[in-house]
Amino acid sequence: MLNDAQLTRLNDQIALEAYSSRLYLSMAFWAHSQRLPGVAAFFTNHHEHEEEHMHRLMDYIVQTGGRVVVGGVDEPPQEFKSITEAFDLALKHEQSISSSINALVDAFLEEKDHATYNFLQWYVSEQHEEEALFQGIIDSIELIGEDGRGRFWIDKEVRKNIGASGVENNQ
Ligand code: OFO
Repeated sequence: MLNDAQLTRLNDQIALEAYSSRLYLSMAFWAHSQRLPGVAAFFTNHHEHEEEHMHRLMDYIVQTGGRVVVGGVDEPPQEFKSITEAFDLALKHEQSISSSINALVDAFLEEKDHATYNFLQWYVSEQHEEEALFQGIIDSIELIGEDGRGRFWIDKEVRKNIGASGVENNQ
């Protein structure tokens, strides 16, 4: 059973996952507005992943008999100067999520809540994969170059990363 402070921490993480979901949804519709269907499909898929991250936490809280808080979500940015800017922002965002997951893991380990510590290990691996995925895409964008026809090839390249784990891509 989770105490109130522990529940607050996990509910705060739910709020972050909800924001991640909206951020990638916003990026997807920005990409549609730029006629970049591959980038749009990638971010739509990533938005769905974030919903899954959020629900996984919700399910865990319910299993422990705790109360899930469904809060509001801040509006994410709507416009991006370039594909590079969107992916740079996505990577920075994932790095900040990794920090918050690490802080959660530290807290539950310190409290000797091994069940929650163990549950959170899935997020540790997931963050590692997501950072590698976004970094790999940023590297490809840099290699292709975003000018002229580059946007066409980048769009195709990004689509190939749908459902990929950054870890296998970077080996
Ligand atoms: Fe992008 O991993 Fe959840 O937030």
